[in-house]
Amino acid sequence: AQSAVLGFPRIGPQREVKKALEAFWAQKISAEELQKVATEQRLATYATIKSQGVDIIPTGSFSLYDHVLDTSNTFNIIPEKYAKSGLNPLDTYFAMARGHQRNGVDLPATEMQKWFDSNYHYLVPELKEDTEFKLNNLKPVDDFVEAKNAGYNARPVLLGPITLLALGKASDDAKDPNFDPVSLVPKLAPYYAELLVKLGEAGAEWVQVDEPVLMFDDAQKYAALFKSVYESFAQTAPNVKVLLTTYFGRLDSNIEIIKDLPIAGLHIDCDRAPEQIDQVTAAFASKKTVISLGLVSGRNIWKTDLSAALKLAQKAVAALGGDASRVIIASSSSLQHTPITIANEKKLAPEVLDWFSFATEKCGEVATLASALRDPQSAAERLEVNAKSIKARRDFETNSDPAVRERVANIKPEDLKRKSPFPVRREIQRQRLNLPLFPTTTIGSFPQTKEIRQYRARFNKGEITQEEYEKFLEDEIKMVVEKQEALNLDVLVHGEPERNDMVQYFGELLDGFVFTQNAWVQSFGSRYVRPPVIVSDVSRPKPMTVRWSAYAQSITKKAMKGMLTGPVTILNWSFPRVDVSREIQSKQIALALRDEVVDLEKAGILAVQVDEPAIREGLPLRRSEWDAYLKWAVDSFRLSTSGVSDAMNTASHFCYSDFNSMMNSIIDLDADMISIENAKAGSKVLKVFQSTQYPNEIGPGLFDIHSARVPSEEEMYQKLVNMASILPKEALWANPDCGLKTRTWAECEAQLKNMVNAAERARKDLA
Ligand code: THG
Ligand code: ZN
Repeated sequence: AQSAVLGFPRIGPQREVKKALEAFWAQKISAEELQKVATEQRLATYATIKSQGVDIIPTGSFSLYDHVLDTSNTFNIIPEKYAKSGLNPLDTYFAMARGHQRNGVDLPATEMQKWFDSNYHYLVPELKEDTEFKLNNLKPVDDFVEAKNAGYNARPVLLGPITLLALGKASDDAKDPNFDPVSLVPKLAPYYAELLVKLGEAGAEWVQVDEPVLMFDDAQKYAALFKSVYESFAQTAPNVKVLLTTYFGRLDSNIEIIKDLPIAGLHIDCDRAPEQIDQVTAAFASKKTVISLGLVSGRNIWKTDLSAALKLAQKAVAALGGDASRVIIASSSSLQHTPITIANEKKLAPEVLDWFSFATEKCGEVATLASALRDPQSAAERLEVNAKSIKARRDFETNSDPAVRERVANIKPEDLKRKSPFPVRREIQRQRLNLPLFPTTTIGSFPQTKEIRQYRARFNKGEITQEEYEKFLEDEIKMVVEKQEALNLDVLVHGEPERNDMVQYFGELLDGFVFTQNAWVQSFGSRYVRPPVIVSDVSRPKPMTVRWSAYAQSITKKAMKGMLTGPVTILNWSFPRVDVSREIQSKQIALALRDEVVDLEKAGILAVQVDEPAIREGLPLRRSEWDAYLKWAVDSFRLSTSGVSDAMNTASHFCYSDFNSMMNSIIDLDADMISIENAKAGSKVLKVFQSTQYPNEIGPGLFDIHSARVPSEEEMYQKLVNMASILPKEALWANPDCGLKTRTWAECEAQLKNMVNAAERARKDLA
């Protein structure tokens, strides 16, 4: 058995690539300097993977921004406005990634979407009937040759043609608005075949072709395409062995689509779906197909239980007639969703660090498993060390917090319900908050200025005292409150100057989480997050936000909205435990938040917003699992918001608004008010809320917070009037799409001024 990983983080151990990218965009370094850093990091990555004992090195999974965009670029899926912009290829690529405003060229970024059920965002390929494919560049070949010349046993990675187009969308200028990009697969496939030939000529024996679209229920509709595409590859590039790669789930009945394809290998995710090993080995036993077993998780940071994984591998080998050469031991997916190495963590207790395995250490696990499969003796020592770590972790797990577990076990149906139904609450709240038609509010954060970041950094370094830091934050909050009063907003916020990343912030204040110094995981482009790790039962040792919200309320007569991140989002944007279910972890967090909401009410706060931007991405890939997920996700939210009296206005917020598949659950949240992204959506999103008769209040965003652009009062007024023609006007709020932390004060004050004026005008005209 050989060992392989499917991809590796791109940032560099000291964030070299991120820094180089941002320096390049700021025009501080040249394209050549950027490429030099990228080359160094690619080669350093290959060296790291190999030094851990991995046999097969992935190439082409490195990206300056996003591998989906790379693939679009290679096959010339470049909308005309970018292709004809006159920019060089690198600038064109970054224009599609992040927009381009320079020297009279003004191009917006293309759309981003969440990559399957992860917190990684990819750039959505845009296609239309007459998209002309060609090999626009040979990045996959160049990357392979670079690694081969440096002496590595390289295996190129390509995102497969069916998944690439299934992730795409019809461009605005497609003739048929219902145009399905997948209909272009037959036109695209020959260019993939040509690329496979070129990779073969360059010396590639195997090519990893990712088709994670096979994890979806409806992949059956692509069955004929899979057959024709992969048969054409075998014909055109007979010397190149294709490893068809799936990850993030199970094949299930979709195995029928691929079991007779002329592929040399199949990779399956044995972390998310170990049970599929039997089905897959049975289906391929009588053939020569190599089965790549994704036994080491590409999605979490826990050490692999090597002895359990080895048993699965041995079972697979036995089912394949005892031929270990037909098995590859691999990571379940690309390791890009994990941080680079635990070696960069200096502050975690050694016994805690010993539970973890980041990308580099996962490479070592893959190599150990492969060598244990070849000769158990050769890995005996490493297996023994691993068994000790696994046992230490198990012992810790059983000693977790019994009080928290008991509280979760004793959740009663009435804990999930507000005291009265929404219409009753609504009357009480409207009177107490004294709100007009189209009340105005914001989503919580105000500009995170350089000054705020500097103070936080100085406080973290011990250069200023806690007192000085808190005084600074109070002054900042005072300024934010005064600005909102001057703008005449109705429901105010404190602005969140005390927070870095919201999930990190709450994780730091809750028991049961630990934090890293350098465990960066890519969110999009050069933007990374450091997800906290849930290591034990979660509880709230003391109030978390009450101090700031109470101070903010004390300096204004207007209603101050408390600001919390919801249980499902805290869970989804953390590395969860694997020894207890996501449901249990979500409910533990929910109970901690419930206590916080109750404490906010006790402190005189009249409204609270519990954000759930990640509720949609947490939706399982398979529909059969949706109901169970949505049940505990909704219950968790309700648990966190139902401990208060009818008078407390509980809001929620979603940054993404693709709710078609889960409107009933959005209704079931029973939030008094929700705010959603809407500024760029036309009437599409509103119509969904109209047709499902969304019963509570709603604030569809009036302006795009990602942009410095200031929409006029007239523009936002027209938006509000349009909103009021679709949804009951009494149910509408006026607010931006999302938080304002990435804006400057000048920008967001101008935007909010026009928004408030628009609401005042609509109030008069539509009263
Ligand atoms: N927090 C977390 N996940 C998220 C978001 C979030 N996923 C979705 C969305 N919001 C992603 N957006 C961003 C926006 C900005 C940054 C990261 C994700 C960002 N990161 C800093 C950087 O890369 O330099 C580092 C921030 C830090 O110091 O922690 O700017 O809000 N969890
Ligand atoms: Zn948002």
